[in-house]
Amino acid sequence: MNKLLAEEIYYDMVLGRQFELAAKEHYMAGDIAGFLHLDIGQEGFSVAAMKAFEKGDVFTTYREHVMAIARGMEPKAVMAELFGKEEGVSRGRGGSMHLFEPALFFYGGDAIVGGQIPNAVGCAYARKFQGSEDGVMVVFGDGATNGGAFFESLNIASAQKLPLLFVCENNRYAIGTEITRVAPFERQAKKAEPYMVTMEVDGMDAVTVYEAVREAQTLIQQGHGPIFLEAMTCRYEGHSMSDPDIYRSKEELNICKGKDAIEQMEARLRSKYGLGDEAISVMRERAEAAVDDAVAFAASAQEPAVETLADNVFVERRG
Ligand SMILES: Cc1ncc(C[n+]2csc(CCOP(=O)(O)OP(=O)(O)O)c2C)c(N)n1
Ligand SMILES: [Mg+2]
Repeated sequence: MNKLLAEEIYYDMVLGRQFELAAKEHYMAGDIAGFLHLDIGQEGFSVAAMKAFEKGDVFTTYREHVMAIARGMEPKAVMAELFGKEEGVSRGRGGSMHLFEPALFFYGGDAIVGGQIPNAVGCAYARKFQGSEDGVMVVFGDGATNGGAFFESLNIASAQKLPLLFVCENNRYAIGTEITRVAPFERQAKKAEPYMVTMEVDGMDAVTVYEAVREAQTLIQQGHGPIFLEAMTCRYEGHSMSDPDIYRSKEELNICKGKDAIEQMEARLRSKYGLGDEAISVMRERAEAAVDDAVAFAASAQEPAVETLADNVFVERRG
């Protein structure tokens, strides 16, 4: 990885963390309604995976603010979406779980656990049919691998040799349920082994994630067929803003925080690329300013007009 890319990944991780902290604050202040799932702790995976998957189509989960920004969405447009404003990426209609930008080939955000997986299979099928070589990436949590649609998707993707990268972001919890209470093993890649090549990476190390996703996408572009990548991560906050997070010990969380992806990347920027305190502070201040701008923009943006509320809503008329 060259210095420029390492700096870009570090900047986006810092931006992502600052963005999430601001979102948390404004949720508590009542500026953001509905659900809010924070990605704090998982930025190493979220940023590196998006940077590595060049071109191609991306489907993700409801915990997607940082992924959306790393993919190229403007922080202002993402924050405005959280605030439910017309200038939001989904015109304020989707909110936190539905950040959608076809121009970036980024299709959300799905509130249905694992719902994005069969959608990505359909997209990969279409891309294969069209002769596209970019590939499709679908990101989902460990909990999503317990659903039936997940296994059907593995089966179809491997039978049809689809250009699809399955990425399991394993943070070991589905809300308050530890993965080993509902699955026979901790590493979910095992479930995909009968169907396709699997890879496992440390999701707290952005460089490793970047290299693994690049390698997988390159293989897929060469006609390899589907690949399953598992990244072990850790979320520092509760599942969503309504989760008091009482099911994990402080010790467990502290072990995670000891592997913080942003700190690891900062140490690498210093030791490998020779960056000093000043260069690091400049990047941090730039990220803070971008988040302040995003909040100011979202706060002063317009609410959708009341008469447009039923736009794009399908109504089935009877009789
Ligand atoms: C089909 C379906 N079942 C249940 C839920 C409720 N629910 C929302 S998030 C979640 C946990 C999912 O955990 P995981 O896939 O590990 O993702 P993480 O939140 O850890 O990123 C559940 C059960 C839902 N949204 N959709
Ligand atoms: Mg999980």
